[in-house]
Amino acid sequence: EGVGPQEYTLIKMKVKEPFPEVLSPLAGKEVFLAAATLRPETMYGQTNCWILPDGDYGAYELKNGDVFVMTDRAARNMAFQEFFPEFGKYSALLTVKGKDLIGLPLKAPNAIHDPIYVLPLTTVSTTKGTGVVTSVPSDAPDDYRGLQDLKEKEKLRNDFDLKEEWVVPFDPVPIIEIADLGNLAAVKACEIYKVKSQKDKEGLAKAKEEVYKKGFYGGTMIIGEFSGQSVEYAKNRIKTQMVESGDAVVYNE
Ligand code: A2H
Repeated sequence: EGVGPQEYTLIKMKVKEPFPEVLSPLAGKEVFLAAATLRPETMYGQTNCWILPDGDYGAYELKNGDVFVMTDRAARNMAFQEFFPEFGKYSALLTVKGKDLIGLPLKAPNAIHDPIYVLPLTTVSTTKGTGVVTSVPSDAPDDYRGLQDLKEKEKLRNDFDLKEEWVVPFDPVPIIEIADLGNLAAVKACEIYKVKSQKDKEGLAKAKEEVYKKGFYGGTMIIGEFSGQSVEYAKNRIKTQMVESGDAVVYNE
């Protein structure tokens, strides 16, 4: 954990209707899985959404009528950032386990793939961000390895009752070009360090270091309005656009 507040962009991943039984009390409302990211410029490459299967989540109605699905901890923080009608107050319309959300189809802003699905990842933390993570396997080694595990390991898919169609068709999308690593940097870095499982903490740490080190100054957008511009240039502009269009909100913790 860093020192001082961390700002995240919360990406509003819209739950498509009809809702499943567990969410049926929310029928007629605009319901979003709220995914915390530090990389709003990568949203073109979303292939799925991660939740912690054993995690506890709630659905919270904001003062603008949107319903956000996230951890209680995130809702409490948001209550002190003027998202709810009364400062410091919030309550859940309903609570669910992460497992209950698996397989929900989502419309994710800026994503090429539509719909994308909620899938399980055991390394999601419920004490960081919202406990909901959007997956960009082109540029995040954790996301790439999580998705590959589900593609390659039938037993894992069966353990969580996943349908192949939620997983198999979703290829990483080239969105950023990085010198030496190409346009699927996370895939390349996982190859270089022979990362074969989401449990390989050491390998993933090396892959992430490689991608971030080379990507920080050297990344160029190859998709969207800022194609041809540096990632550094595009990041805040895309964040601002997403907030202004209502596809994202800024959240601190
Ligand atoms: B980032 P930091 Cl393309 N549990 O978004 C596990 N991981 C979480 C999380 C949680 N509860 N909440 C957020 N995250 C992930 C995109 C991305 C991210 C890319 C590349 C790097 C990257 C797509 N996933 O993060 O510990 C989210 O993944 C590099 C650090 O607060 C979020 O941004 O620094 C990042 O970790 C926040 O991690």
